[in-house]
Amino acid sequence: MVFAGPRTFSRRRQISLSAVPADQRWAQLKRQFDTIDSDGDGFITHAEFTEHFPHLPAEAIGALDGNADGRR
Ligand SMILES: [Ca+2]
Repeated sequence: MVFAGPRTFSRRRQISLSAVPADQRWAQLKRQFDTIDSDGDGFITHAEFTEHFPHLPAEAIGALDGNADGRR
């Protein structure tokens, strides 16, 4: 199959997410967030984000700031 439609994607995602318990996924996400949040203030600034992902285009980084406060 060349095209992966929504149903196929959803099924793959469910399999992937259910393979790891929710508490472990949450802990992994928290560790990743804390790695990027270098000053530990609970927010990821543009500078912190670009330090970890220097090759992302500005448009991609800007799209993450939903309320345009400069933090993620
Ligand atoms: Ca921070």
